[in-house]
Amino acid sequence: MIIMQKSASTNAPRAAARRSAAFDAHPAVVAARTRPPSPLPAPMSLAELRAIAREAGADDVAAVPLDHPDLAEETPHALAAMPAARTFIALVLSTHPDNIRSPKRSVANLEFHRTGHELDEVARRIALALVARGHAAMNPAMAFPMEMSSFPGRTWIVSHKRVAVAAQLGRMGLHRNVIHPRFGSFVLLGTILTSVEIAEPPEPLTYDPCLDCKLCVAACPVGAIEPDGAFRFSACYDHNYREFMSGFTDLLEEVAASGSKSDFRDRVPLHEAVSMWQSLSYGPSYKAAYCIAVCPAGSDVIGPFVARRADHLANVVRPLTDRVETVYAVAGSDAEAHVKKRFPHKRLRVVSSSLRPTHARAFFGALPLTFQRGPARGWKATFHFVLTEQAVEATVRIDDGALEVEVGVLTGDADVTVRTDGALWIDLVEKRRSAVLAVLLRRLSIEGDRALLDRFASCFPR
Ligand code: B12
Ligand code: SF4
Repeated sequence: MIIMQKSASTNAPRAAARRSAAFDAHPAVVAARTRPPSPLPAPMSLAELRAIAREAGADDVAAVPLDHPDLAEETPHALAAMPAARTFIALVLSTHPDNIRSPKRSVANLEFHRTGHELDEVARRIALALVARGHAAMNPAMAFPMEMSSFPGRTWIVSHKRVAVAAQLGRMGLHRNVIHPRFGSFVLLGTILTSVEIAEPPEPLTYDPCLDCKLCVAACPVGAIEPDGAFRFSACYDHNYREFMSGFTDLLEEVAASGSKSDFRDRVPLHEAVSMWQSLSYGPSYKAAYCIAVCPAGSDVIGPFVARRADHLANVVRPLTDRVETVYAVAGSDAEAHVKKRFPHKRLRVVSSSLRPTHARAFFGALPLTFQRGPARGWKATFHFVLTEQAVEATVRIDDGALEVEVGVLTGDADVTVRTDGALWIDLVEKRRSAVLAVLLRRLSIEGDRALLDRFASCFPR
């Protein structure tokens, strides 16, 4: 053994010299060394970037440096995707409003998919044009594919909305989509990460294109947009995204749980099964997007709304709100209450929550996304969680419809303190194990008013 090591170390310099000589003689290395060194790429003017983007097919473009203060949360994600990135280039492609507005939602879905694919192509063309000028550039997807290994956490590489707003291409509307001053809500957004610096800062957008008309609030079948601008993430995700990630896994679970063919048919109506087939074959179908469809903002769009508001309501808003359709909501959620109250003519279908944390830390991250204001109104309490093994401490405060989550600290006086191990807590939340048994086995301890824990659960229905 010792002899072999000695002989290997004696031969090592000779082997390295051979490898170096072979590298120097390699035809590609010889050719690269004979080419004159390329000059360091210079910063680009906004005018040149605009010309490249127009040529590639973009409807609007702007740029912001990676260290823009409003994008501090985005920068590490961008650098993880491309360490050489220095600039975000924000892109806009407009969609065709009449398609997005149609009560025939297959038409709207085709428009979203076609424009989305086109946007990815445009972004790639711009990235390649930048590379041809000596810069590094990459284009993350406008939507999918995403980094699904991070699901149910953040799966997207860059938040196009944040970049577009920082680049002054639009402002966040009441419906939490970016409204472009010209195309309004009828846009999809893209971002290119690049090493090139753009000489000029973005030109400021001097007004908010959102009219605060609240048509998006009125049109959303699950009440995902609150009049005060709060966005009920789970309402939108459970209904609009029924045929995306979680709805698909629900379908698989229904298959596994079905005792027979007829049992499966009872669980999953035929129209849902074929609709899922269509989503898998032709791209996932959104169930609504009515907030975008009814939005009258944007100088290209607003004319008819200003001239005859009643026509807009009759021709665009009412056909969507009157639509008889299946609406998906979790039992006990604000969305369920909303459908029953506002849209009794729609078919309510109760589903389980789409956001299922797999780790204690993710549980606390998901709380703001699944929080229901309705059951949280009229009472207040502070909860302390001490979850061992996955080592998470957290304080959760519910106060008359408002939620505050602090991860990593126990603050204030707790009305209830829960102690258990993280993996067991996830199993209890998912109802895979019995809380009574866990208490008896001393694996779960609850100090304080246990009834408050039931109230806590009602704010995050599953
Ligand atoms: C996550 C996501 C969603 C989520 C959350 C929507 C939202 N309001 O942010 C869901 C699944 C509900 C969704 C729905 C839709 N989306 Co979407 N979505 C995204 C995605 C991947 C990231 C959004 C983002 O930046 N979030 C972070 C911050 C900036 O957003 P926020 O509004 O402040 O945060 C809210 C939520 O995101 C959520 N949240 C915050 N942090 C986290 C972390 C995690 C892990 C999760 C799960 C959620 C979450 O909580 C906040 C308040 O509710 C982008 C694509 C991309 N790569 O950027 C498209 C994007 C935002 N979606 C888009 C569209 C078109 C839609 C739909 C219209 C789809 C449709 N055809 O029906 C609906 C509209 C719903 C609505 N009113 O917002 C467009 C918007 C274009 C525009 N004009 O702004 C984008 C930019 C795609 C694109 N390339 O154009 N979407
Ligand atoms: S529908 Fe009205 S309130 Fe909603 S985002 Fe558009 S302009 Fe703003």
